[in-house]
This record gives sequence, C-alpha cells and structure tokens, in this order.
Amino acid sequence: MEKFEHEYNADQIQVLEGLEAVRKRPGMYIGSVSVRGLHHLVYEIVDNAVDEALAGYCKNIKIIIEPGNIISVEDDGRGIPVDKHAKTGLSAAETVYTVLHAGGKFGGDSGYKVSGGLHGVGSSVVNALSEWTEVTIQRDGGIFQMSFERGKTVKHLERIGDSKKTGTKVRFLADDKIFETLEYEYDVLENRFREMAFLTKGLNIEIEDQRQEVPKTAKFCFEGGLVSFVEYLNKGKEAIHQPIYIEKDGEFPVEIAIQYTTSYSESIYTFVNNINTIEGGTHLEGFKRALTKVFNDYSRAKNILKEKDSNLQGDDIREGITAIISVKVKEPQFEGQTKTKLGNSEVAGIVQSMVNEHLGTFLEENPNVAKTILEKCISAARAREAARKARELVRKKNSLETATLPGKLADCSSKNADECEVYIVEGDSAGGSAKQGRDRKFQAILPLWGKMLNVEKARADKIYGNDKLNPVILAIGAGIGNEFDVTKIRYGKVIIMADADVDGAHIRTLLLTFFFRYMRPLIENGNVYLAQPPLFKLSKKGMEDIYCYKEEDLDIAFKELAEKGIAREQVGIQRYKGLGEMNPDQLWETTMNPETRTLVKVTMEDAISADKVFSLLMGDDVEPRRDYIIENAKNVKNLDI
Ligand code: 0RA
Repeated sequence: MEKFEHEYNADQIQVLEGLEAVRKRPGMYIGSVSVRGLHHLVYEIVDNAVDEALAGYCKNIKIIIEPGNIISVEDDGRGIPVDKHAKTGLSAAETVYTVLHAGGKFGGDSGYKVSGGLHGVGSSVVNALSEWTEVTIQRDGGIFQMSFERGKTVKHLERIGDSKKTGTKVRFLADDKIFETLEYEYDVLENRFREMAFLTKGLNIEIEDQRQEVPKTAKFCFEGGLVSFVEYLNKGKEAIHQPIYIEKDGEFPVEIAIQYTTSYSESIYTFVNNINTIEGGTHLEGFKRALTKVFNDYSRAKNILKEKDSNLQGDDIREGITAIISVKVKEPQFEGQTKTKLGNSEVAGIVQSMVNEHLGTFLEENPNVAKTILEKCISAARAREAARKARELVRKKNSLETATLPGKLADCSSKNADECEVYIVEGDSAGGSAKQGRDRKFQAILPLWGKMLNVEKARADKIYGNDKLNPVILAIGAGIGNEFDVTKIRYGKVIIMADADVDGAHIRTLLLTFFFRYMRPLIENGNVYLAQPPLFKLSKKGMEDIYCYKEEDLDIAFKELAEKGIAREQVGIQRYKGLGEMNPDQLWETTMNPETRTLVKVTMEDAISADKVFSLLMGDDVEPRRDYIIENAKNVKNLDI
C-alpha cells in the first residue's frame, strides 16, 4: 500500500513517541546531559561516517564547530539512501533520523546495511536532543535536504539541486533545554578524533573550531593505524624494538600493536568497535593470558628460563609495554560500572589463540627482539622480588613503631573517611600554618619537603620505603599498585596544596604521576583534589579583604571596586609568592574552609592522554617534553589530566 509523506498513520505516532522517550530520559541514550553527553552527540554522528569508511566507501570526514556551538559533520561516503522506505512511507534518510534504533530495523527490512552492524543507530537520538538538525545528502545525481526541530520533521527530504558527488552532511544545534552546557571542549574532541583516525587506518579526519577569530584545526590520517598509535603513545619513551603488529579477520576481527619501552609502566588500551573499553574485559584477559604464556613458553624452549627457575609473572612481562587491542564484535555486551567492560566470553579465547599463534611465530622469526624484551622481563622479575622484600621491610619497620602513621602527619580526630580530608602540603612553613589553621576534627595535614621521587623513572622497589612517598602511602592507608584497595582509604579527599608557581606545579605533577601510576582508582573514584590558594590579596582600611585566585580575577575585582568609587591606587595589592606567606587564619579562609574555598577535582576524562602527559612530562627526553609544554601550555598550567 502506498503511503504519503503527510499521511498521519500509526507508524508515525510511534515515531513521535519514540523520540519523546529520548527527550524524557536522555541519560539512558547518551549517558548524561553534562558536557560529556554533549560530546557524545558528536561521536554518534561521526561514528556513522566512520562506519561508512569501514565499509570502504568514505575517505574523508570533516567536523566543524561553528560559531554558536553548531556542529557540522561532513563525509564523502555514498550518502544516506533517499528512496522511499516501504514501512513508514518516508524517505529512508528521514526514517533513519526519526525512528529510534532505525539502524537495525531498517537494515533488516530493506536489505540495506545502515551501519557496519556495530553501532551507528544514534542519528535519531541526536536529532531528538537537538534544537534543530539539518541533513544534506548528495547521491543519485542530486542534492537532497531535510530538517528537524527537536526530533520533529519541519521539512521532509526534498531534492534541491544537482550534484555528481556523493556524501552526507549533518548540522545540528544541541538543545539547551536538555544540556547543562552547549560549550564543546575542543581538546576533548580533537583527542577523540585522533584516536578514531588511529583506529581506522588511512581515514582522513579533520576538525576545525570556528568559534574564535583564528580557527583551530587539526588533520589526522595514519597509514600505520595501530602501529602509528603505539608510536604516538611512546613518543618521549625509549622504544626497544620496532612495533609488533598482528591481525586476524573473521567473525571477530582483531588488531593488536605492541611496542616495549625502557619505562616501567604498563600502558595497554583496548577498544571494541572503536569504543575505548576503559574497564577492560574479555579481550584484555585473553591478551594478558596469551602474552604470559607465549613469553614463558619461548623462554623455556630457548632455555632462557632454566628448569629450576620459576615462570615469569604477568606483571613482569607487561613492564614497559605499550599495546593497543582493537576488536570488532557484532553484538557487544558491555558490563561494569561505566559500561566500558567487554563481557562477551567467546572473545577471550579468540584473542588468546590469535596472540598465542601470531606472537609465538613473531618471536621465532625475530629472536633479537625476543631476547631484548625477555631481558627486560627478567630484570623486572628481579626487581619485583626486591620490591617484595622492600615492602616486607617497610611493613616490619612500621609495625615496630608505635603507630603505623607517619610522624609528620597531623591526623584529624574523626575516623569517618567520608568526612575526612588530608592536605598534602609542600614545605614545613606552609605545613605549620595549615596545622594551625585547619579544623582538626576532619582535616589532617601531611607536610612534604625536599626532592620528591619521580616515579616515572623508578621501579616499584624504589617506591616502597622511599622516605618521601612512604608517608603518603601510609597516611592514605590503602596500599599501592596491585594491592591498592580504594575501600580502605582513610580520607575521602586527598588534597594537594602547593604553591601557584613553577616549583608548586612540579611537586603537584610528581604527586599526580604517583597517584596515576600507583593508586589509579583514587583518581578514578574522584578522591584527589587540588587546593586553589589565592594569587593576590586586595586590602583597604574599612574594606573586607578581596582574594583573587586567577590573574583575570584581578581586573574583575578592580572593575567592581571602580563601580563602588574605589580607585586602584587606594587599594593595597599583596602578591602571594607562597603558601608560607599566609597566616593560619588567611590560609583557612582562602584555601581550607569548605564554605569559602575552591577545590579542583582531578578527573580522568581520558586515561590515554593522561598517560601520555605523564610520560612526556616526567620522562627522560627533553625534546618531546618541550614540544608538549609549548603545545599544551594551557593544560600544563592547569594540570588538566
Ligand atoms: C546505508 C546505506 C548506504 C549508505 C549509508 C547507509 C550511509 C549512512 C551514513 C551516515 C552518515 N554517513 C553515511 N553515509 C552512508 C548506501 C547504500 C547504497 O548506496 O547502496
């Protein structure tokens, strides 16, 4: 039966109800309505274009953040089909944009494969959550256009001209009735698109931010795919061999790149259908199992491990590894707290046997690389043994002391971790002011002084028993490394209080690197904070002191004073060079009083960029560090990890 576009039928009622559900509970579809959810809208649209690239039809994707936070995503794929869809009577393209989960259903109905069969069902969700959406399609010799407002069609698909090209362009303005903010973060988007380009070999992705006079742009295209990805992550580290690349096609395609460096950290990142599986899952388990087995088998076969030697442990074999695992799964099951853990059990075996076979062959064919890596594993095993001894020594030593708490710690009286805070303070004088100024019921102070250990350049055995880090470990009270147990922390807030100068930034970075490498759940759980001491105090007789926390605040303050008839010259400006210059009352009022202070919570939007920041900032190589600092001067200042 022929249906017409303007006919109001049952299918269309369902359409409207479907998208209303998205607007009622946006979190269900995009996670949240914060800036994270906002970014998700862009990813949904770009994912569809990437699917078209994976299908082999699209080479270029361009994303523009237009003035007013309008997003435009253009690809040169085949163009979304424009012919009439049998069931809804609408054009195929309009169906995709107005029917929830149209991707799957549509594919089943018509024989078209809308997406790679992986995801790409989000177009209608984006449409529902946008104030307006405009889609322009070039295909079949024509240009077609349709538009929507809050998910409802305002212009059906209509041919507006001729074109020999093919492709799809989507422009949308997210709905400010839904989202807390419409302000996209360029750096976050850029990172994600770089990642997508790594994951899709040969694809050109360009991003342009037109919200300021001079647009920011970046272009990514990596012929090396995952190999380029590990090389990028290892910039600033010293690689000990060329990257190893293995892949397998089939029902569950798997791609893996591995490159060991001289560093001591383990950086393995996993993706399912191009989505970062932060919590790991079956693909990661399969990989780890195979890695341990392959290296042990090889060592036995080549008599590198003698009969009397015990096997190398997984941790030893993963020291200094950088690896990317990318799998494609038709019906992925995501588990875990943030639904970023792959649950499909069959994937573990597939990855495991693929790595067993391919990596085993690689080692046989590249004995020199095998030898270099194994030497590192063996020295890691020795260090692990030394670390175990160091740890036991520390435990014994501590149990001999009256309390297991470090001597310099001024603890709080409450034992309820949820309400307790520990300020880790640089320097004795600031520590003294903090001790006097604090509320001792729930605020503990731990002063640190002297040169802090750079954990990026030290193995675990140097961490235990280190006289700078040990007090931090003991005060927090939850162990470190694999043994770290976030449920045991003694303080709900671990607050780093350092000066607002270069030295302060350094100690802050060293501590954050330590937390990132050895107590990562503390960051993931949102327990780490940065105190924000003021930079200036403005005072005048008869006027309440004004504290400024940023350079910009100073101008704002002067403007406000001018409005009250107070001139700049009448006000005394004190620039704080260090926390030590503040008396206990001032420190309490400006930096410690929960009623008046500002704390910056250290969050980890993206462990991959954080990893890169730390290895570059704290690593050996000066060159990439300088480049990075120049490139990311803003981030480094705020330590936005
Ligand atoms: C289904 C079929 C065809 C193309 C697409 C979907 C398609 C979807 C999107 C979404 C964003 N960009 C896209 N590009 C293409 C093509 C079917 C055919 O031409 O035979």
